[in-house]
Amino acid sequence: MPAPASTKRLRGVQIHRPFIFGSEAIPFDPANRPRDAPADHTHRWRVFVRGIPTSSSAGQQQQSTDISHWLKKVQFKLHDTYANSVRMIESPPFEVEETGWGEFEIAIKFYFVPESGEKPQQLWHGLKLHPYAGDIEKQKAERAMVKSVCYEEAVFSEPVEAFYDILTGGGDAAGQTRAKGGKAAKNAASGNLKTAEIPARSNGANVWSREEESKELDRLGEAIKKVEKMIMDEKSQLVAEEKKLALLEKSEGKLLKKR
Ligand code: SLL
Repeated sequence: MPAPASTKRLRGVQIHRPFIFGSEAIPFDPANRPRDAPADHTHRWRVFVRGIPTSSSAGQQQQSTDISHWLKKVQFKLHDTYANSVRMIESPPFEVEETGWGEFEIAIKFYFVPESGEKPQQLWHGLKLHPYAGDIEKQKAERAMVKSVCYEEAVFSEPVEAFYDILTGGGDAAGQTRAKGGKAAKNAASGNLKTAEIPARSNGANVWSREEESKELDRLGEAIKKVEKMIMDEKSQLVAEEKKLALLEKSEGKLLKKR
């Protein structure tokens, strides 16, 4: 008996959806500590999972691509020193805001929409409260926000048809339209594409783009060329030094024998 359509897996298909996760922390202003914070707490922080930022101007409220059509809920497991350390966030924004005094690893567990039939996936984020890059003293003096944000991709191998349709809204951004006459084609034709793919270009709010990816590949290519040239130079240097050594051994060796 054939499997029900919604649970049929698409053989050979792999699809990914990008997102960012991380934390933002800001030290308390000693002259204006939040009244509700325990005496030993020093920072306010937030840990989050979001789509790729989309808004371009810096002053604007930051927008991000919708990820809630594939991500149902997110569990953040905080340090045991926190009351109710396991926080389940059932709808966007997928984030937890807290105050505290110390850095620790946060387990972030992703629960996908039920149609996906996918098991939850987990990753870790090291909460950063203290500046760790750039001009550290300046950031401390200014009580600057400490951000630690990573780019990731949720990869779905051989997704079930129903989930594939949810992910793509019918048509896939990479141009692979699965069903010519079906919902896919209709959605693609109506421009109803839920691609959530990496944007082509960067803007003020978003540094993750195909443009940056390609620049990074160029940088890597240049770096490889540079390293290869360095290896070649070292090799010719070695050959030259070995020649010198051979000559020295000839002359000095004779001397040694004479003694
Ligand atoms: C450290 N290993 O020693 C870490 C532990 C714990 C962080 C950090 C406050 C919890 C609370 C808090 O910041 N815990 O009492 O509400 O740095």
